[in-house]
Amino acid sequence: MNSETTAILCQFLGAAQISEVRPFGTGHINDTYKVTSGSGNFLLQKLNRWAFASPEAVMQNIRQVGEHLANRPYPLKNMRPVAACDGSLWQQDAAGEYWRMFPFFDGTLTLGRVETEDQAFEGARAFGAFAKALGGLPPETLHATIPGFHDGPQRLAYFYEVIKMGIPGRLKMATMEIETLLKHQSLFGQIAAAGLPQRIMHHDTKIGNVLFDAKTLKAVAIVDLDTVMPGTVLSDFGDMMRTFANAAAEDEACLEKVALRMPIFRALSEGYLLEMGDTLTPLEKKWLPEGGRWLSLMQAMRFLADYLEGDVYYKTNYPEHNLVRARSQLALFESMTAQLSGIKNP
Ligand code: GN1
Ligand code: MG
Repeated sequence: MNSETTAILCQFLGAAQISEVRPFGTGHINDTYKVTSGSGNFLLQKLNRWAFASPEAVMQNIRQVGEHLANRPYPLKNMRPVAACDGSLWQQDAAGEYWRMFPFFDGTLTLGRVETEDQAFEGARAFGAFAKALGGLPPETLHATIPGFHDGPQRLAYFYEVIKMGIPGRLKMATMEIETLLKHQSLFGQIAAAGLPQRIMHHDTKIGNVLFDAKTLKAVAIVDLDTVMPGTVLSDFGDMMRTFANAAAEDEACLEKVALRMPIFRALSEGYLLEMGDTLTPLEKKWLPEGGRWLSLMQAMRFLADYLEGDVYYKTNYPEHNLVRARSQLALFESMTAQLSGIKNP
């Protein structure tokens, strides 16, 4: 435990006995710790202010989502922040950083990757149940915690800026990837023009954001609510295709291992549609399979832009990490293109 977390924990837990504080999870953005204390187990998190310019907006959204879900027949546990001793949902430390705390649900586990169709079905069903329960909350009630987060044309315009101003040595290293990305850029305009309705979406539907019951392996809760905001169904469905159905890790360097796993794709589609099937319009259903290509291409563009700018956004483990991630996402995009041609509905 360092002095940074000691002071903050005191603001949340008062005089409770703290037994252990250890880093937790694999997020690329926030810093997360698991806290074991005399008052129970918690997740303590420092919000990344580079990614989230308005921590207040993030916490207002999370509070509203929690209140809404508490008043509905929602089949999962509701991940609501724990109030600090002064009653507020976040605390600032001496450096001005924002911290918040959530309960830690004992007897749960997270999956590092999807191994089976059952896991894909159950994870997707949970994200579907979450979106369905939020259906009654008008999208405009929530803030855009990262403006333009999944706005393809806006991100593409920014990418053009980055290829003008990026680090020269890195621009050279990434010539082929930049070219591949630009070859497919029209997808961003096509999806923006599709006229899909706005809904409240999670926007980070990786399997690690579903808590599973350690015994039954049924989904218990949806976590990581920082990007819950208005968007289209393609964001959540597409990110499940990108993350659940990839045969390899997001940053797999051996591109032959990267591929869309069709059985996992089918299982996640079934799980999601079991909850959301009655709610989605025919237009949304028609576009669903394109979500995977869209999100993979957008994620490739985000990783590549970050590489070219000098790794300012994503945490990296080695200097070429963002470039390797971008290449891997482009390989996934190609695999999806090859395997999905002809598929209209999942
Ligand atoms: C980031 O930090 P994490 O893993 O929850 C990112 C997502 C990306 C993901 C890529 C706020 O999420 O959009 O899909 O990395 N979150 C933000 O793994 O940018
Ligand atoms: Mg996240």
